[in-house]
Amino acid sequence: MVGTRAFDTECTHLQRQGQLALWVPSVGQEGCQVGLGRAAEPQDHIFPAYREHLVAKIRGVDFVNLAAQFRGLTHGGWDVTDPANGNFHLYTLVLGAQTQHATGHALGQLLDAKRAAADTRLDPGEAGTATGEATMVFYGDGTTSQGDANESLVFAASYQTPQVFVVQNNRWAISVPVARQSRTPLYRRALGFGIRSVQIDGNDPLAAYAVGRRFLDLARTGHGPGYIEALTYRIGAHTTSDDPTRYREDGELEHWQERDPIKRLEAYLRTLGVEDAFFAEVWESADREAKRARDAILNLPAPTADSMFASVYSEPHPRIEEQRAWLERYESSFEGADGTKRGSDQ
Ligand SMILES: Cc1ncc(C[n+]2csc(CCOP(=O)(O)OP(=O)(O)O)c2C)c(N)n1
Ligand SMILES: [Mg+2]
Repeated sequence: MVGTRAFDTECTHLQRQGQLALWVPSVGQEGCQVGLGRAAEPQDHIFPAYREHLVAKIRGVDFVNLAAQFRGLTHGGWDVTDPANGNFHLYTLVLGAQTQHATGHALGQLLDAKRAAADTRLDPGEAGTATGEATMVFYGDGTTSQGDANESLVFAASYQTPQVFVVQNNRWAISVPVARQSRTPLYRRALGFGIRSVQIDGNDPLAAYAVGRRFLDLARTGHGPGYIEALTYRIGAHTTSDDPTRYREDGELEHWQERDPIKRLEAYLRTLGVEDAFFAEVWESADREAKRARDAILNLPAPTADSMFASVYSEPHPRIEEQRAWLERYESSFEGADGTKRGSDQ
């Protein structure tokens, strides 16, 4: 949690220095992210929104790869087909699209398990197929209003997919408060879809871990989908393009700063007898790691122009090859008579 906090702060500075196009801070939301991220097993798949830096880190995605996307160097930043990236799928900035990716993926997990058991029928409403792996999807309070997010709940309930929906209710969708999105607590909406659901204190990592484990276990053992509303607060701005002082209520920030999940966990650890030296070392190592990430981000290589063709299809495709050849001809048209190159890529 502290490591992510330090990295987040570094990235905000990098954006202010013109080194990142945008940054999306997760400050204040580390409690639910660490608990839920740790609750997942290696074989589970996680579909994030765009603020799940700590979950990414837990799954093995390097902070530097997270920042590469916000530096405009990649369309994603990590290879989702590489198991070293912890089955952590790409950040999704189109609100709610990841809920459909996740439900589709969970449906695939279910079908694979059924096929392995020589059962090829997929009956809506049927439960009981153990899959041994599950899917977890993260989204925000505002995203619960998207059609995609609601359609995903319908399909998850119908097919009893092995998945857990996680809504980080950080109280705001940019400048729109959650009270305007929903007249009822968000977790109660899931009950209307027939999905087991619970509201947790999202600034309590241990609660997030316990409930996350339980819901993922149920999903993996054929007991269908679950929904966790984690009550938390976005202490930072929505992004570096946002100024929350324009819409926050007086005293709101201070109220939540007192409930900062890092402060709360530290207070708890102190009651167990953990001493100053431990906390000092945690903050120092977090700073060292954030500085390492900062240097690495500044030294990230720019992509070559033809890398844009690399992942369009999984296999070679004639139209893509045609476009790649066109780009090569175009680029070489900038070569001068003396063999030197001119143009934007020098
Ligand atoms: C389909 C779509 N509509 C609108 C936007 C613009 N937009 C980006 S973030 C955001 C608010 C999202 O709020 P919430 O779901 O609560 O997530 P949070 O950012 O608070 O984590 C909006 C409206 C978008 N990215 N995609
Ligand atoms: Mg929100």
